[in-house]
Amino acid sequence: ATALSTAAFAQADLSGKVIGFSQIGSESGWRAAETSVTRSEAEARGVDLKFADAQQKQENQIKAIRGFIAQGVDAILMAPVVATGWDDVLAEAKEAEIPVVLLDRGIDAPEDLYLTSVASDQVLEGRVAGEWLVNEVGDEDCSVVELQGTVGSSPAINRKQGFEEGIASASNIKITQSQTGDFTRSKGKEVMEAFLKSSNGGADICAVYAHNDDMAVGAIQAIKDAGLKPGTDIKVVSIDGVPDIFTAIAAGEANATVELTPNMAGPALDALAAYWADGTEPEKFIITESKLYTAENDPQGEYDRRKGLGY
Ligand code: GYE
Repeated sequence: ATALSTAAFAQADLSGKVIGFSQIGSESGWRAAETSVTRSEAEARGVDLKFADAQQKQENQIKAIRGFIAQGVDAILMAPVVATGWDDVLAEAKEAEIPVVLLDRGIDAPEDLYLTSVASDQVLEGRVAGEWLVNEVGDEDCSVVELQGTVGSSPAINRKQGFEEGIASASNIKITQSQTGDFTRSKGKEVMEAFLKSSNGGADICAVYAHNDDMAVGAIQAIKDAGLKPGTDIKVVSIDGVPDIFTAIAAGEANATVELTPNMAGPALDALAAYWADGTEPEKFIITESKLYTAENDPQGEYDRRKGLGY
């Protein structure tokens, strides 16, 4: 089985269960894939899924969760936009005895406020990207520009830390500029344009590290617009493994990505099913895989495989 495929065994029947899903928004291709996979994983188990899109705003998520509590849902799935500020609303869910499962991002809150968290090891993702670059450049000097994710979100904090750890052993590699591109393609492009301007038209930049593929795709466009070759003049490494980055890798315009499965809901619903069946307490952190892909891993085939799965 691959990280993207759904479980091959019979899924628990959760018909009759009503589950609220507080989604962040639709900032990236990965996020859109997660939304559609969550809907189909819920449907496959007979769950009545109530979907709320927060348009990137924590206040909207808090409102949605309070709404779910008022409706008396059986459980809540939430992808927390930022890491802090959840204690009160999660305490309200706990008081109402509604289990909450975190999807894809972590929070700084007491662990008894949620049942489990299904996410990748985001520090590891950054480290894998950094170690790839260390291998790639050897002992050449390399100035890296970094496109960070949403300010205050766990993937932005952890992917920054992990990458810094990954390059720590290489004194020839330095991060020279680092700014948020909010996980979006358009901001990634905009911020990359500014980086290029302040780096001798891009001549001083050796690589761009983007906290997600969408920002990398935006940066690739900015590099092309500046008359440089992405993937060659400026190396591109990012995280997610969305179809578009495989197209870019196949074209030689991106170099590496670290895959993040969009199927967080499958393990989350399985954990809830076991919990409801006999009170089984899931592991507090259910960690998904982080696999590196480069041009050597059949990027066209990876693109086709994702498209075939409805990504
Ligand atoms: O990598 C990015 C998205 O929360 C880990 O959020 C997730 C990140 C994902 O917008 O593309």
